[in-house]
Amino acid sequence: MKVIILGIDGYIGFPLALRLMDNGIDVYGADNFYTRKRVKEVKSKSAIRINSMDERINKLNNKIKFFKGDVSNPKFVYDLIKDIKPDAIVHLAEQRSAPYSMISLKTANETLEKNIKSTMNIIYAVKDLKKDIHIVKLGSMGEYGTPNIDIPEGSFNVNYNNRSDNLIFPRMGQSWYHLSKVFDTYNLILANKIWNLNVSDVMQGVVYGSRTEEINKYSLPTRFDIDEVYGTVLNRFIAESVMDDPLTVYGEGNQKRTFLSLEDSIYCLNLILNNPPDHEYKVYNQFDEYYSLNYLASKVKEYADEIFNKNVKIDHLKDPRIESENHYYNPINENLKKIGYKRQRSLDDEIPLMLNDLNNNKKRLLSLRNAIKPKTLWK
Ligand code: USQ
Repeated sequence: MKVIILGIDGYIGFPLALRLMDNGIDVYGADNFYTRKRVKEVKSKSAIRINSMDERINKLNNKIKFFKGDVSNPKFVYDLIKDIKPDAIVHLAEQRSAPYSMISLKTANETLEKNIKSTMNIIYAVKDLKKDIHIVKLGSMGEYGTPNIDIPEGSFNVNYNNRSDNLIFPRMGQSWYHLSKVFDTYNLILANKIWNLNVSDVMQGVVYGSRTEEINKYSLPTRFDIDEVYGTVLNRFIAESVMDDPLTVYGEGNQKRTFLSLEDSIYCLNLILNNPPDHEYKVYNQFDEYYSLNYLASKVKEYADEIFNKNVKIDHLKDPRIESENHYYNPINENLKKIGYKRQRSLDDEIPLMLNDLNNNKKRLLSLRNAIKPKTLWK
């Protein structure tokens, strides 16, 4: 099998490339190093040192073929797909930060334009060049928002005025970033309807962790962001506890979100690649569990206090985002289980590992302290 990973330099892209390579798949990757550049702009960097793409590929004996380019450029995408004619494309090459999308009109437009364009470029190249390519697209559980009813996988049965239909479940993303993914969803549904493209749309929860089997095997780490723009909540709590800073819970902390470990994310993407849809548009709600932010903070405190003999403080900051701080939450994730998903790594497995990894990088971490405090406000 030949797979192109768009966004191969990222947190998920690189460990996915290692896994697929080890599974005997021909891996091709593209990236424009957008995340490295943007993280530098907020005066941060990966808390764990990562190698350059050249170093990574050298260490892997050139088993992965890399192409530098921007997926929002239609010619780049068309030429890449034309040259390689892959069996599958995993699209991870979108602007991935909700806070970044909320900084200004410029960053909102940049997020919407780049993200929507990149998915459209893939859709058109695939329909023109090789319609049976499996498009695996990274969406977000945040597309759904926090409705006061259960969240199904993509669509649900509705009865209204004595008639019924199976309709796309309402999407109520709470940032321009999440809404860019909502547009992608609609665009992929239409592409499937018109041209029967094979689409797996992956609604992924928040990913945490610093390791996978292959990161250990090759000693090639993936990036680990902890700044207020690109760092996600659990990875940030780990960093804060190692720096002896209070954990930054936004608002009351009763917000619930879905989570999965990096190892589980890679495992799920591999399962999805091995189960291509038959000219369908298929949705996977990709997560292991859902937790409240207060629960996560208490878990990090529990382990950091025990392992390093600390007394970690938990702060409740005024929420910089506009989001419900107390809400019902019950998302369903049956489709991955149907193709064989079982949890690989739990919160209790990963928190101690992350604490140790960041503690080994404490000096580097302390140099990033100014990037931690939330500055990006929704309004
Ligand atoms: N939060 C805190 N403290 C922090 C950082 C965040 O309490 O220091 C809170 C936020 O207010 C929010 C929750 O934690 O309620 C999650 O925030 P996050 O920054 O970890 O995640 P989010 O902005 O939702 O986005 C991340 C990824 C995105 C992915 C998404 C999956 O950046 O690419 O799509 O997680 S999901 O959350 O399911 O939409």
